[in-house]
Amino acid sequence: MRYFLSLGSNLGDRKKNLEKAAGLLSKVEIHIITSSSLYKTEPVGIITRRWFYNQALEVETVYDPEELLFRVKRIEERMGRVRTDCPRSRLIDIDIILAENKTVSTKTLQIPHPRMVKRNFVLYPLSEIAPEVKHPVLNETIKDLLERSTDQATVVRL
Ligand code: PH2
Ligand code: MG
Ligand code: MG
Repeated sequence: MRYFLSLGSNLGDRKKNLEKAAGLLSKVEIHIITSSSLYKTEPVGIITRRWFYNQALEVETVYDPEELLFRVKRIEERMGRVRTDCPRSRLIDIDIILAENKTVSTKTLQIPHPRMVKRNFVLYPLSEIAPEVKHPVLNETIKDLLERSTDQATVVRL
């Protein structure tokens, strides 16, 4: 099954953290098909001065969405991420954005990611690798969603 993931880091060596996460994904049979460039992005909804590095990945794996979530959480933990209730700076964050035309809505997982359309730091990297892919609920392409985005936050391609 094909998925699009969004990766983010704003602690330590951000580029290395993204590379390490990609390596760990490959190790557990989450195969990377396409990687976007890295983007330096203004923090959104989180109190920190340090900008994030964000990246989008297209991956192929046999895992269903719940299994994939379990795997990516394990990678986040292995990389030293501490979970808290309030959003804060993080070494690595791996979010599942899209799962083909599937929608998932459980207590622990929502696909498409509910905030993807409001976040330039997700839409810019994603539109680089998947401009014509359609949001399965809104039925609009990523390119169009980015054009219509009302997010004012700055995103710089590195
Ligand atoms: N992730 C968040 C909250 N805010 N801002 C940027 N720029 N990049 C992120 O990855 C990010 C964020 C929660 O996961
Ligand atoms: Mg996130
Ligand atoms: Mg997350």
